[in-house]
Amino acid sequence: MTSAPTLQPKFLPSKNELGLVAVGFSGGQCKPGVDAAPMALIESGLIDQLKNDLEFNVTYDGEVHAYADIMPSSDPDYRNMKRPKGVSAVTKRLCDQVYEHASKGRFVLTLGGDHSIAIGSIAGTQKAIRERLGREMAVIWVDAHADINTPETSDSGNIHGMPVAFLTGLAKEDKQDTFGWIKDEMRINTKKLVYIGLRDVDVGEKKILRENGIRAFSMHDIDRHGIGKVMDMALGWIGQDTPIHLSFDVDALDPQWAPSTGTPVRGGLTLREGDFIAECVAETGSLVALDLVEVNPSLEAEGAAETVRAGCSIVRCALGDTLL
Ligand SMILES: [Mn+2]
Repeated sequence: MTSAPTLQPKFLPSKNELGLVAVGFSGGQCKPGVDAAPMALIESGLIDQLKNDLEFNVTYDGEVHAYADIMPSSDPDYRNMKRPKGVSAVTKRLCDQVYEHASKGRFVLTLGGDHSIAIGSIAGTQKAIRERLGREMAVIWVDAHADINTPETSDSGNIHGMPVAFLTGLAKEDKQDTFGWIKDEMRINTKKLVYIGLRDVDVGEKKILRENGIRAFSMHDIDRHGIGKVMDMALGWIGQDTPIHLSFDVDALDPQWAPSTGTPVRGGLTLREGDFIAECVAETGSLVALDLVEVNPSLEAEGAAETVRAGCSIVRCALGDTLL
């Protein structure tokens, strides 16, 4: 059923070297349980599939990181953000972990965790790509939500709704212990950011997307053009000569296929559309890193296993698995 990818990656020295970081962190939002996702994904056989079916050499420290040692004892709200120091500390550490893999030329797979962790994974990948190749990378953000609120535009104060604002520099903070550690070489360009699957975007976020000319394909675009055309347009916008980081929030899928997630929104991608996005990105040969986030196995008794299975499938597809 599965087979090793044959494609030679454009921006990695080897097609077999993969670094895995398992992030058991839920502090970017309020529902417990999303920290259990990495173990659920691994227990369902994901690492074995990467090794045996897709022939990756997996570098993994064997640990689902909870980062208890770096959590601040006191973490009051700041600029409307909940747990600002904790999320900052975790994403800073994750940035170093991802950089460690990416700077050695490994593909980096980060298993979350809530979507706030993408602050660390993308910052770490971008820093390494700038050093190794001297260029900016593109980010494809597959999600029901835009996650581009600034602390000031956010209603909830949950940082998993803000990672793109910090990564693009639309939100900045000088305090070192509150994302002040994010430097220019870690930031991404709004012109190289592409959204797919949006359907629950806040008013303030719509304004940010418009004012910055950010390329976004909503469910409306997918309904109008079909997912095939949307992927052509999304990848055409990025171009063939740009490394890609894919950040996949499982809530992009319709709750019918992925019910066990913190902020489900009806009217989403089918299971196949989700896999298809990952397959198309894999076919470019430009993918250098992948996040899979927001699987929360504790929210649904029945739907948890299905959501985990959908998550594993997306990871395999992004790493080159094909139907035939
Ligand atoms: Mn998200």
